[in-house]
Amino acid sequence: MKRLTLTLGLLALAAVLAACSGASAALEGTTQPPAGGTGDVSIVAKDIAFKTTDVAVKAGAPVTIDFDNQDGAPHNIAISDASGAKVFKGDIVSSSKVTYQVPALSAGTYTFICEVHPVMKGTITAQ
Ligand SMILES: [Cu+2]
Repeated sequence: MKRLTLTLGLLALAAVLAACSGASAALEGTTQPPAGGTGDVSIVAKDIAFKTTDVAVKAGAPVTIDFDNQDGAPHNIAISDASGAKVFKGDIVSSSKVTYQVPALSAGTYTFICEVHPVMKGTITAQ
């Protein structure tokens, strides 16, 4: 039983290490400029505002958003379509970077906000 516990502990450790290396790979991706038309974008939040407020993504394909919250205040990104229906809600984070996996958007204009501070707004155009 003790041996089993140790084995499970090692497996858990391995899983954590694997998760960490995956996270650092994602962070390295944020240093690259957004690739035009491929759908991957970076959005920075600082001083209770989005530093990027106009984002263009490719319609019909999942979008990866690298979100860099440089504030100690909690922020996230929630995306609504033109009718106001929420199509994506990202986890709320403070002083950290996360990568959001947004499901494919059909062509159109979307609004994104921080749900904690709804005055933080931007526009996403899927085309
Ligand atoms: Cu916020």
